[in-house]
Amino acid sequence: MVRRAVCPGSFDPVTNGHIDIFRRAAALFDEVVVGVGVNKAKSSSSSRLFSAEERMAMLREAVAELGNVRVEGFSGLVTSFCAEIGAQAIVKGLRGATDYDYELQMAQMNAHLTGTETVFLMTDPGMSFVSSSLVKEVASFGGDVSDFVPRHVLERLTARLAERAG
Ligand code: COD
Repeated sequence: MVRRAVCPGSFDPVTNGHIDIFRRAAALFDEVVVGVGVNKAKSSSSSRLFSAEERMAMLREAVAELGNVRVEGFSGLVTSFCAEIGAQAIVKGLRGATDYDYELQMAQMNAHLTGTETVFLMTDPGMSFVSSSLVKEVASFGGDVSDFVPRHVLERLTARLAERAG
């Protein structure tokens, strides 16, 4: 049986913290599907800096060297997406206590819904303070975020923020 996992998120944009989790998940599972949610509940899609297509394009470039990782969009429940593609597990990164509280609830709800297990990988210590939101905020005020996103993401982020500012 193929062991397949989903790494779900909004990835607006993908950071090196996310990529570290994809790489480590790829070493544990036969196949990893990065699932880009297009209907995130905790904020409206209008608050996103990048469209789903743009986020997926940046992700595809970021995982190009990982042979068993692919990127797909999904709408609806992550558990329905797992069932659709035959994934047995969800893989998430944990940065700290705040992530834990939120992720515990989601993991338990997802297990209740379909029995899908969630596997947590502890963040790389150098990435524990990195989030897409903070990267966007720091970059929007001219701060250097080059340690936290791949070069192609930095270029698109800089261009998008300049468009928005102009
Ligand atoms: N280091 C390690 N891991 C990290 C880092 C970092 N620096 N930053 C983020 N992560 C991990 C976290 O595990 C996070 O869960 C994941 O990467 C994705 O991060 P984001 O910020 O892009 O994604 P979120 O938190 O906005 O994504 C939320 C989901 C889309 C996963 C969630 O809303 C969802 O599952 N939605 C589908 C609808 C659904 O099923 N809802 C019911 C859930 S019970």
